[in-house]
Amino acid sequence: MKAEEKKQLAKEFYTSMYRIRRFEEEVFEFYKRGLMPGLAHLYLGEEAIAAGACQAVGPEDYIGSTHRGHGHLVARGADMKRMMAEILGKGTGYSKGKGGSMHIIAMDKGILGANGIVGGEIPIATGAAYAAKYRKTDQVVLCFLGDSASNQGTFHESVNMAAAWDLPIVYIIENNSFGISVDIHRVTKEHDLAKRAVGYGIEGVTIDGNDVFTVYETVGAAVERARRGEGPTIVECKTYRWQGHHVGDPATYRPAGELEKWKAREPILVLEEQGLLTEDEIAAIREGIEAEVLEACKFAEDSPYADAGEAYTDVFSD
Ligand SMILES: Cc1ncc(C[n+]2csc(CCOP(=O)(O)OP(=O)(O)O)c2C)c(N)n1
Repeated sequence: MKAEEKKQLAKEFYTSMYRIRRFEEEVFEFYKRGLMPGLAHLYLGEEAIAAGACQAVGPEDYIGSTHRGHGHLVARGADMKRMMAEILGKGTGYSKGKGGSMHIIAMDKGILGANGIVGGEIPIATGAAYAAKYRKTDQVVLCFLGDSASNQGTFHESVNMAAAWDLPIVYIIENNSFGISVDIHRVTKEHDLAKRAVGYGIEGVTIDGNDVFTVYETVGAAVERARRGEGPTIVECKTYRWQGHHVGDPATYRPAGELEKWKAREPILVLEEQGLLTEDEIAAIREGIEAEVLEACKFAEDSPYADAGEAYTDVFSD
């Protein structure tokens, strides 16, 4: 990659990761102020995965997201005002305030939906990949999932099918070490989850999920393979979540020193240390994002709650 291109990408990555970071910090603040109905699962510490992976696809491609989905949406350029409004249960939110954090859908950005059902997005995303192949649209799907979700039956069934039919999809496992309070190592014998790919006859790779360039390049190669009709790939990104499972979880189960160890090589710092951006450039990016995020917060706080008469609109079940 040429130096100029690398620098431009570094700017994009920094912007994307810092935007996610600041958005999530403000979500946490709303929770602490008692303004958020329900809970949210923060993406703090995992920013490089969404930022790097979403940069590797085009606007026409699809994203399957999880209960920890804010980062995927922000990286994809979703409207932070409508996201924050949704999280606060406001009528101006993406799902008119009816869904909250775990049910933000932004079809205009190819986001097929966040998902409150662990592993629920995997068959949905695989179905979208099947549709793309069937219609010959040349689209690729990125399917994000957690390490624990990779132990769900939906993962096995979907990956097996995608492999057999060479579907254009990349399964991105965000291995943040925990499923709620349970260390993944207690419930999974093989710690490199991408090795499962061998059993499906596809490619699998385990990478440093805190290095945004590594994520971008690895996912990019998998996307190209998928677009060439060569089928799915499993990309496992090793990372660590900074907060508890959700905003109300103090994470007392965390081994002493573990968080500090991971924070010493957190995604934004890892990018800063590559020296591609000057201090002034970083400061300018941060300043712009600060304004955007605070504007989103103000919009959400000032917005009205959904009208009670809306309760039965957009309801699809009988
Ligand atoms: C089918 C299903 N089972 C259990 C739950 C409860 N639950 C919510 S999040 C979670 C852990 C998910 O862990 P992981 O997939 O690793 O994602 P992470 O939260 O670490 O990002 C569980 C068990 C659920 N929402 N859906």
